[in-house]
Amino acid sequence: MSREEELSNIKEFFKSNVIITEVEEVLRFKPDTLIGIDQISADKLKENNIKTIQDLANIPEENLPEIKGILPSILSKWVKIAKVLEKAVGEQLKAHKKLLLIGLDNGGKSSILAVLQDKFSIIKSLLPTKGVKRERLDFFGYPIVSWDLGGQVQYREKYYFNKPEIFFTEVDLILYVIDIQDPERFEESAQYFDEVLASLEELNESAPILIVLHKSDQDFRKTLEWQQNVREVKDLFNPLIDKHGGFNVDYYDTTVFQKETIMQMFSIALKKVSETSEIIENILEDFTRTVNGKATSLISMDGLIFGSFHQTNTDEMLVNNTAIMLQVLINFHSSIGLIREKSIKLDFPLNGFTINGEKLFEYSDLQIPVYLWALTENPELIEENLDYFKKQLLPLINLFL
Ligand SMILES: Nc1nc2c(ncn2[C@@H]2O[C@H](COP(=O)(O)OP(=O)(O)OP(=O)(O)O)[C@@H](O)[C@H]2O)c(=O)[nH]1
Ligand SMILES: [Mg+2]
Repeated sequence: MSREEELSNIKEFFKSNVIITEVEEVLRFKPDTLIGIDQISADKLKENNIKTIQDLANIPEENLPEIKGILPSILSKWVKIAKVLEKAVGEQLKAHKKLLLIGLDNGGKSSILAVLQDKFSIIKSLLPTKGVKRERLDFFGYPIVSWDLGGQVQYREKYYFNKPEIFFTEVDLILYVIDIQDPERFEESAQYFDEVLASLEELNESAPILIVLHKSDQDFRKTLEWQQNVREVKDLFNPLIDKHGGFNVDYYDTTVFQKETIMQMFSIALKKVSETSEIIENILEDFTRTVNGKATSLISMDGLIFGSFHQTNTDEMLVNNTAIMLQVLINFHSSIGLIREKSIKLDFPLNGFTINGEKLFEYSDLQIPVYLWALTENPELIEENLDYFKKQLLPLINLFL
């Protein structure tokens, strides 16, 4: 569904001068943006602490408050409309995956989202997030709604745990962000993590969680202190993961100074959420064997690793890192006007192998090219088998999320 189509479903509820750009923002609008509610009535609602459409929708129909100057039958109608709207918005948002970013203030959550959108220049001027910032992202061409939960103590204590069902339900993926350079706050962060897991448990939510060891800047990552901090975090967090049980949790280190760490972190995270990633990896395994290869990866030009198959971890690292570097080079070539080559080959004659990238297709409305990278001693086998695998992979890519 296009954004226009989505909006057209709900904009009929609103006065014609109301401008809606995001479906998800409408519940925060004042009640008198709705057709049929005038400003005087809205003021009366406000006196009763009903400030938004969401507030209206929260009123139980069987227990309407008495509001002077508004007939109960009228109020009841407004509440019903607000509830219908709430449901419509909910259904539209469900078509998107919900990504939660949680962690203490100053951890780097908003910065991670900025890097993901190539908005490097705003990182310097980011202010602490006030409450929750919801944003719709084209995440490697897939629709995602990110919920960036500001980590300042007033929000942590008063906001999220009072209404956990708003924040912690129907979540598809959770990034729990820790500032790995700030050991003094590891305990506080662990406490928060404990509360988050408890809330999720209570709500029967079991989204995969990635604990992001953020600010693992290149120079710091090489130090003993970094290793020590990582150990400390794991010593604090692993017992909590055990205590709550049933959660799928992993760690990954990132830094805003190397975009690829963030892209790879998201690749890992999205693979956990994907319904087709396992099948993609099975097909890649089949392909690798057919072409007598050592490792194969399917990677989009913007860095999403859909899947990979490899015989050793070194083979995997070799193919993924080479592919990602070469893709940077290819993107540069495109930016100066060269035509994108369908096939790229890097020979290692002394080592007796070749790394070969083949453009398979473009996916999503953004037309992002996807390359199949293989590390093999017999590159000539690739071409004759490519079409067969391409046909199998394309529908899976479209359904990846
Ligand atoms: N050294 C280093 N600093 C970073 C990195 N990422 C973010 N920062 C800095 O950390 C500070 C906090 O970043 P934010 O993204 O605003 O943190 P946040 O988690 O969104 O904070 P709240 O919104 O208060 O919850 C900023 O000064 C960033 O410049 C990183 O990878 N390395
Ligand atoms: Mg923030």
